[in-house]
Amino acid sequence: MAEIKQVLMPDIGDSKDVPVIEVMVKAGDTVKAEQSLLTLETDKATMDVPALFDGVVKSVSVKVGDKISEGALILLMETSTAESSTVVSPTTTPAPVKEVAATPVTAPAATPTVAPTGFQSSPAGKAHASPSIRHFARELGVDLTRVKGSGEKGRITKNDVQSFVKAALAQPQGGSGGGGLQVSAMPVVDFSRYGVIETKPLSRIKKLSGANLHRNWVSIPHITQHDEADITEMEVFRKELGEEYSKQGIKITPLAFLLKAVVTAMQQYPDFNSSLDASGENLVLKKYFHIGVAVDTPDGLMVPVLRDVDQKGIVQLAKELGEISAKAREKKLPATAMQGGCFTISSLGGIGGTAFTPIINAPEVAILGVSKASIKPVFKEGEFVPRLMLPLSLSYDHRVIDGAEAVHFTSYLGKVLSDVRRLVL
Ligand code: CAO
Repeated sequence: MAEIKQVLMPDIGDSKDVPVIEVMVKAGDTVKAEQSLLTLETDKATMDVPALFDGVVKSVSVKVGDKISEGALILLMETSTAESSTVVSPTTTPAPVKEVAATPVTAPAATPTVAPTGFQSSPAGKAHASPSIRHFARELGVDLTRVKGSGEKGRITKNDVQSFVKAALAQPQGGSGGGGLQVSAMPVVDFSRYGVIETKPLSRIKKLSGANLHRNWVSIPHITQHDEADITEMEVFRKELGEEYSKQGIKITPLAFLLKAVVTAMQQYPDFNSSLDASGENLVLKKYFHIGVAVDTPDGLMVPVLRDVDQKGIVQLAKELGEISAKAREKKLPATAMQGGCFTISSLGGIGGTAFTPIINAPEVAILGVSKASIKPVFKEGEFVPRLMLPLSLSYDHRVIDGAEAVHFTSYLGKVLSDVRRLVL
């Protein structure tokens, strides 16, 4: 049979007029035994007052800011079974009403007064939060010292913890294995205080690639190895080829040679054609050679993938390169054209620069940045000679590749580029 019970403030020691700092239930709520009903704050600690039994809250008689003492009515609860309780106090409600001190569940129900130790209390320490909120935060793995409290005197409420978790989930997460980073929030600056501003939304591509770049940058231990390749002879050959094929509308840039040379180096150093598996304990070595090329489009960076580069010649690669970069700029690339890459080349050589730090395109383990070739004096056979030097910047995942292996790779690449006959070996 349903009955209405009064839940009263129990004896919590010598504390009188104890402030109510949080009320966790409202009329109509179904509560379970042990669930916290409200939080009190004494000079020394915050204490949760838990329910003794299952039931439905009919009305709540206290609010945040009230000061209550032993015996004060906290709320009325309807229970479906006759719970063991204390004094019954008749009310005008049709159901019989029992008076129950909100004692901790660990105490016998028939004992309405208990020592404060029976409450779920917590020292009023650094993070200002009630035990129920601490418990809630613990369940979610939230470090309360990082949560800003919006309650009275900076107290952390359930809402604050929920908002913290939502904000954390909205952040891009740490890469394979996740984990997240304990970083402080970016400062929010009102730039208009310092001068005229205009707000321009990021393009969809920038938003998508930005999240991936951020994840890769923070979750992969990057090292960038810089080197130079002597492409003097390669350039002579490229120009000859360029003249020959320009009539067919094929533009032969250094990138076509780089694609081929990178694959040759990957064949020599197979770890560069691998990915870490989901466990992070094995390398997946690939026997195919699909190479991504970063293409600058008006809407942001795209990385279409050239397939089976090992099986194609320079002219074919130059032709495909022209086609995919045109398609990328015209937004005509299907998503599949950007999948399955083993390694990426990011060439800024057509624009300028001497070196940069490309971000690895996970799950690949390395990326080659290419800057603008320039003529430099190189000491050869007892004299300085002018040579066309191509700057290379190889970023690699240090979990997979060691520094020595990276220098072997760039040295080998340099060797192949300085004598492109090696591409056919
Ligand atoms: N050194 C000197 N000159 C170079 C060069 C280099 N490393 N690379 C290209 N060039 C020359 C080309 O030969 C060409 O010269 P001509 O017009 O006289 O023949 C000129 O620069 C322009 O080349 P290109 O940029 O049209 O062609 P590409 O094959 O080098 O590059 C592509 C194609 C799609 C990669 C390029 O257009 C592009 O988008 N690059 C930007 C990539 C990027 O943004 N990366 C950054 C990623 S990190 O944010």
